[in-house]
Amino acid sequence: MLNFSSVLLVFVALMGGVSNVALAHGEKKSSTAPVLKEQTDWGIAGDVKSANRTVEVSMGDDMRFSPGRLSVKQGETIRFVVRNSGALLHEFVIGTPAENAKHAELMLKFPGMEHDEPYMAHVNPGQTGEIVWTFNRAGMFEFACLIAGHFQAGMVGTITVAAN
Ligand SMILES: [Cu+2]
Repeated sequence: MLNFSSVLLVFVALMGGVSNVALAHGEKKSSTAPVLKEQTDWGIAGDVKSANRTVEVSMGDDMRFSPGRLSVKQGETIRFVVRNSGALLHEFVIGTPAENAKHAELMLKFPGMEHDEPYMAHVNPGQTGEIVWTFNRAGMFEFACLIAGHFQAGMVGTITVAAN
């Protein structure tokens, strides 16, 4: 199966260097494994029971998120309820600006690529998706739709995590 991790590995190998980061990526869960709580630069998967609040985000075929920016305190666990009000598939992917840009480029090259991680929700038209995420690192992060062409059309929002 062609998933993000294997495509990333192949991609990095083709580019002439398999970094430790890519190897770590390739060792990740299979699709049947429970959610892996792996620390990322932008936080870690959270438990719904310990969510401090729920944030509703809508996304549409205008390639915009609403709201387009969020402020969070370091240590907060947010339950995101993401509604797709459009007629196209959209997704909500949390990451650093660099990570999302890299991932979006891969999605352009491999538009049918399957990808699924605890920091992303793929939402069909008219549906809602959920993510529970703990922002345990301060900084400027993004939520983005990485479907080919959407990120490039500006389907990106910002998350500011204020240090404690
Ligand atoms: Cu989209």
